[in-house]
Amino acid sequence: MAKRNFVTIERHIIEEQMKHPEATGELSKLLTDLSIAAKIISREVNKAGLVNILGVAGGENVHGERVKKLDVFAHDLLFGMMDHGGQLAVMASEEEEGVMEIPPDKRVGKYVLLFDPLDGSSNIDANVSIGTIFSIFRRVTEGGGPGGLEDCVRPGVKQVAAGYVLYGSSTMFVYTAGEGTHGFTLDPSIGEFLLSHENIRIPKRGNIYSVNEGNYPYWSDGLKRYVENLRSEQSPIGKPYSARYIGSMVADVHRTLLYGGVFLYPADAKRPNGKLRLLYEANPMAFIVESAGGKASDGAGRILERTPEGLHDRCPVILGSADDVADAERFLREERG
Ligand code: P6P
Repeated sequence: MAKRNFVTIERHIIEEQMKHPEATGELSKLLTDLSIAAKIISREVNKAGLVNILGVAGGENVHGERVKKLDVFAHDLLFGMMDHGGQLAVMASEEEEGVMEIPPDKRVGKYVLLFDPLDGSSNIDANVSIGTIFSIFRRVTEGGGPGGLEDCVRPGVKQVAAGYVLYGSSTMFVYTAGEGTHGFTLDPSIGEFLLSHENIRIPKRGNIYSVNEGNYPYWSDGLKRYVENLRSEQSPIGKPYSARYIGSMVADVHRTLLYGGVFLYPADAKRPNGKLRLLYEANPMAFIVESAGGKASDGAGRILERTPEGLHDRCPVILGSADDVADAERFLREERG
């Protein structure tokens, strides 16, 4: 397909919607509102370096205004942008213990939004890329009232859309609604996300592995053997893979999506379910990676088929190029015997 110029995210979302005559436009409005929230968060994140001049987070700025921590700002902004559109029945956030009901004076819709408002925010002071991650379900509870926990605690295969925003050297919005994974780059001069990565396809095999090797002493023997193989001339490509680890999930997953290879935050002796959250980190990233032709495993099976128990469940994550993830599963399976 010839490269299309100046396709805004709004146009792309509508074009995708038009492929489904039964669509009401509510999901399109939801995704569009998320892209607006992303622009506002991007502006604040890009000012973060100036906070110390303008006023420290948690303190007051030169105008005497309270300066929120960026992750609290992103959380509050997302809720405030999304609570009145009429598309949502309930929301949930990494920053809130329980679900967040739609205010009684706002219209309730048929969708459910879960998000990690600013993942990797501990990296902000080092100017490392960070991100917002979101996951969208249809509600399962009946009636026009607010949704609840049962609408949120659902297996990833039930997602209708998922995406992330990467606040990096440029700001990118990447989403899937189940028909391909598409990336948009913010052009700050016009304030629009423009289609830059249409129908991303992750390479079947890569040459990069991404994991926090500081956890090596706690890894299972199978995982140690897997990573040692990648670091050897017996690796699947006949030479050692390159090691890349940013420590910010959205950045590490984005690189894996574009370049291939494997990203791991596996189970270990300290964390039997890994560190990353199932509902608003692992599931959306798994949907995105699978929609791009990759694979996303908890070490034993598809992340998307994992049955959650609670809103903040953790989940081991091994995702990326299909052949690389299959190799990791095989090493872990052989270990289990
Ligand atoms: P570690 C950031 O704190 C985060 O939640 C993810 O974005 C990232 O992948 C992971 O934790 C990094 O964790 O233990 O390697 O510092």
